[in-house]
Amino acid sequence: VSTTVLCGGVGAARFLRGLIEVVGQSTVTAVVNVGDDTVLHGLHVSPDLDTVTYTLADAIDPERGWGLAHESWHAMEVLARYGNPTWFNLGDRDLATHIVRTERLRAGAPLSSVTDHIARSWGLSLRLLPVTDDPLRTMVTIDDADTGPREIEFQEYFVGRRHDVPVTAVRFDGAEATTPAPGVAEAIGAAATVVIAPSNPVVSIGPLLAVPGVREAVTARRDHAVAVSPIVAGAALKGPADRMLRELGHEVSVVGIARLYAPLAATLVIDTADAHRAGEVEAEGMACVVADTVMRDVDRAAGVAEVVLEHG
Ligand code: FO1
Repeated sequence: VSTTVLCGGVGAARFLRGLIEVVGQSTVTAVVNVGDDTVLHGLHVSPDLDTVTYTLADAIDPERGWGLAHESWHAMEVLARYGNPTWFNLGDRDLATHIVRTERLRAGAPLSSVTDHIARSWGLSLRLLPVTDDPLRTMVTIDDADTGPREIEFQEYFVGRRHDVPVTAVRFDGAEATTPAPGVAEAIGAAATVVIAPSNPVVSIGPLLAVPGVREAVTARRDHAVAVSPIVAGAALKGPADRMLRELGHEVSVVGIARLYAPLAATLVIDTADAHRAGEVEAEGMACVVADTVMRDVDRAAGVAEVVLEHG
């Protein structure tokens, strides 16, 4: 039986790592956000694709949750000497990924085939797909204390500003002109189970659904779609999902998540910490499954994956 997972960064990567413990890689497709992508030093960086690749290859730096383990930063030292921006840290080993991605894109290869080459080079056999091969950039409008409202690229918000500035709007630049990457629509249409991973609903899952055809493809599979709440006891386990949801007017709880996901998935998996709100989740039209969803290690992630597969 096949599983297709809609993914963002760290939370999705951890879930996938557990999923492949349970079902292996050959029946799994990951459809990954590219709205976080950025160009730095002339290199195309795809953070969510790389976080998934490195995590599944057991090559991720466990403390940072992004980039490679056993990293060094010598290139950054020399780039700083040349006056290049150093607010976004690119390790010496990680740079090889961006060099190869950039040279292949420049030679005309689509992002999906470049991603496939990189994943296979790390020994992965699951299908790892960017949601689209076309340009798509998440833009965030922040309420800057000095300059007032202004729109910036996602990484400038997330890393540059350490996401500690209020967000008033999020936009997926270029989305209307994109098409799903080859295999994306089929992977959603044919999967026994479609999973919305525990990623940021606004800036990780949002860009996926903004690609024309993707939201419709997921909705068509609603009865076999399962979402895992990225909010536990009113907070995100990592990143700004809770703040962004609040700033954009959503309830920051499993009920708020159910309101967002009810049209897309028949089932929401929530953490035991939120068990007392299961009835309210069901009142939003989703079946509610209570489980231990904090993926502290691969075994716990495998446990979450088993719960998801039971309800797909
Ligand atoms: N996140 C940071 O907070 N600081 C960084 O310097 C940083 C560098 C970086 C380099 C490569 C990469 O693949 C990810 C990186 N991230 C960094 C994470 C990145 O901001 C992702 O977009 C987030 O993990 C959200 O998906």
